[in-house]
Amino acid sequence: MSDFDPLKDSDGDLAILEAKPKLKRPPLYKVILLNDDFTPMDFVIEILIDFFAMSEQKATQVMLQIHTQGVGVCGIYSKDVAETKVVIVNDYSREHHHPLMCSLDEV
Ligand code: TYC
Repeated sequence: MSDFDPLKDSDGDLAILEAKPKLKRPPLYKVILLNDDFTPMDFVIEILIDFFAMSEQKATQVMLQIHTQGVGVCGIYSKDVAETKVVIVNDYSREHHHPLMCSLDEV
């Protein structure tokens, strides 16, 4: 019989290997707004204030960035929160008959 015991170290003491924690940070998602030619600027500003807690000044700056660059980030959230914001904003825009598109992008 071999006296090798995988549970004992060379001194015969219990050998315990600490398990590596397998935790990963959950992925984050950018909620983005896309530019279009029809949604009024004031409506986009209202969305950024009401759904993304921006000041009027910040919302105006982000709206103008989207207007000139085509796309802009409204905020960064966990998957659940980002998906919910996208649905709420798109539903709200459709209710007001605007084609504004809100979407998400993995960070
Ligand atoms: N381009 C629009 C306009 O000129 C304004 C606008 C800005 C629309 C941002 C969408 O995500 C958007 N009325």
